[in-house]
Amino acid sequence: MSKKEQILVTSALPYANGPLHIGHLAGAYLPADIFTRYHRLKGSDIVFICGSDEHGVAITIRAEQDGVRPQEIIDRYHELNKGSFERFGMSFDNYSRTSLPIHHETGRDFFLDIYNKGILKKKQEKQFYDEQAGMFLPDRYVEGTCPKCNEEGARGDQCEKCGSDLNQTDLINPISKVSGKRPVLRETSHWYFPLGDFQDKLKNYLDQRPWWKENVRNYCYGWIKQGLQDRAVTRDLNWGIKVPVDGADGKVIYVWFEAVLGYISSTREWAQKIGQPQRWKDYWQNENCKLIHFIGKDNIVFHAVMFPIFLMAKAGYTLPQDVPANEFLNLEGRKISTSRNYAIWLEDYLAHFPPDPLRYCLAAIAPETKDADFSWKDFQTRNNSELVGILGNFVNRSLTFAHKYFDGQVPAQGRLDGLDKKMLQLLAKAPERIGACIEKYTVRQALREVMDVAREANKYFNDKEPWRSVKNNKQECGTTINICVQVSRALAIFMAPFLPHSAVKLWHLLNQDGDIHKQQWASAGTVFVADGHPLNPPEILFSKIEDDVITAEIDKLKSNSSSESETKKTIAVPAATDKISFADFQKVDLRVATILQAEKVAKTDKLLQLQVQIGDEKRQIIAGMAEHTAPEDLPGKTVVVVANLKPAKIRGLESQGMLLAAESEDGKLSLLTVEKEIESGAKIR
Ligand code: B3M
Ligand code: ZN
Repeated sequence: MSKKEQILVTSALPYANGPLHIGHLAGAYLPADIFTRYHRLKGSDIVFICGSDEHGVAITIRAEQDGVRPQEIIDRYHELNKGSFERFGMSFDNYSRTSLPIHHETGRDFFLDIYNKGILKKKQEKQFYDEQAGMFLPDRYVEGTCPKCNEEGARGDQCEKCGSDLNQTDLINPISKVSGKRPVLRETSHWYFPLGDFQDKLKNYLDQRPWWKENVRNYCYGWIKQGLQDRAVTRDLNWGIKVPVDGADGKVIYVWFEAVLGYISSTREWAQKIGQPQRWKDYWQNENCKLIHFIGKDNIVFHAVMFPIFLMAKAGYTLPQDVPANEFLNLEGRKISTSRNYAIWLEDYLAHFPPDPLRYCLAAIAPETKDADFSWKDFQTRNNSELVGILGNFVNRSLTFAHKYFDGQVPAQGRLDGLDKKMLQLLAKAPERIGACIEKYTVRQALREVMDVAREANKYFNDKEPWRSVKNNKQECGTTINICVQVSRALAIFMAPFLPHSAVKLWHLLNQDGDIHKQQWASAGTVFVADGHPLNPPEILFSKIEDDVITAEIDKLKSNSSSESETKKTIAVPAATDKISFADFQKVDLRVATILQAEKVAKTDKLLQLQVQIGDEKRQIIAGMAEHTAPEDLPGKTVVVVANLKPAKIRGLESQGMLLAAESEDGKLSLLTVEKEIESGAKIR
């Protein structure tokens, strides 16, 4: 028997410093789960590995924010995320955590081996030191202006805006995130890995993998073109894996050097759990094993440049066969931001919806070659029009027919006509077509192929008109429904990698033996349910999602992120250069006003023409609010105006005052008002 194809699949280890959101799922997790579930159905010898990344400043900063120890943070979020993944249907063979001894042991062994080979170089260097906090500042503890794109708030290791990898000492106006003070530069020593010494080996390695996604290849060759630099693999931190050599007090192994080794330690733990402690070597020390890392694009350098080099330096380890990095997922047209609570959190989603509709939507829009956008309306449409309207509808009417007219049994398959043969031929080709897409990591296309089978099946059902043949040619009707049952069985297998929970339900409706997730992929469309086989009573596979449910989610997203921005994220008020006197302030005549009328100014996008009442006066004010509020919502509103501004002409219209509005960080304007009912004209003090 030909040796089974051995594959080890990993998904990026999520930091155990916060909950999971849909952006995580779309990038490194769902595509990996679909790929793995498919390969299990293909009979591959495949292991799916993940776990929590529990070291590094991402953890310690969260602990400081919450005023607790790092251990409390990782315990909280390791359990939360592990449970969320399970409920979402992630089928890891092992979900470990890098705080475990087995990982510390793996990290230490790797570091020592490379250290003892004399590969690492110890260097004195200047690093930012926070005199008030009495600590050196690792990457994310320093923020400043990005030297490449001038974005403020760039982190010491990476600029989120332009994606540049930075050295903290490059930052303009650096500020310590611990004390808020400007840090000083102090001498410290760290061990460096000379990535440049492996540059030619890495280039050969990449040249031998022409099948890699273009975005990944271009990124890696870009790094090589710039010349690989020495990279510090230790940090001045007391949270992480202690550096196991003399003279390294207060230092830990750099989180990115050891986190990727978390894939190995998680596999070792898996091997122990299944009672075959050496089994991990079948994957990690076997050049025939395909090692595939599913990640988001921000992790490419660590998985496609640094990790292969570390493995080459260690020697005797399998090198990654592929690193199919995905782009990012945006939400309602904006970047997902955990700091601004602008995200759809997986736990929150699962509290309101079943997992499969989200799996379906995220697979359908997967950011495989460019950033993608999730919207609640699109989610509802895909659920209602595709899952309910196409897939669920076909299965339900087929099985309902079998129950209503054939005693709930699979009717005999009689003579086949052209339509019958065409449907069965399409079915027989489908496993290959869908499988080929999954094997190229194009889950979007793969899912389209699955849904095309369901579309063709609906067309077959309509063309065959069983509602007519049941009256005048029962045997022909029986053949039609028999074929519909065969299609349903095949669809259960095709669905399994994408919609694992619904596939189980459909397998039950078809009254099939065994675990759907242990079936043969190739049997879909070639193995048939026997004539006369009893079916279970039909049930709805997918439920419609109503408009009000989606509206509630959209409103929740808006209020969460705005309330978060108000409470947690205030805009730093630039230190006023010239203070004003109270007398100066009193010159501004602020009044309460009531809006009487509002309409858009013709041929402009931003301007509204308002008629307002200020005491016994009526005034016209032209306000740049049209992009932030609908004119029809304004009449009757109480607002605050500057009443003693000199009149001005705006687009030919006289404006006799100014409305006051607050501008949020993302440029949205919201009108100032007063908390209690008060007459217009009242003075603001
Ligand atoms: N913990 C996740 C991130 O960068 C990081 C991945 C580690 S994979 C070894 O968001
Ligand atoms: Zn930048």
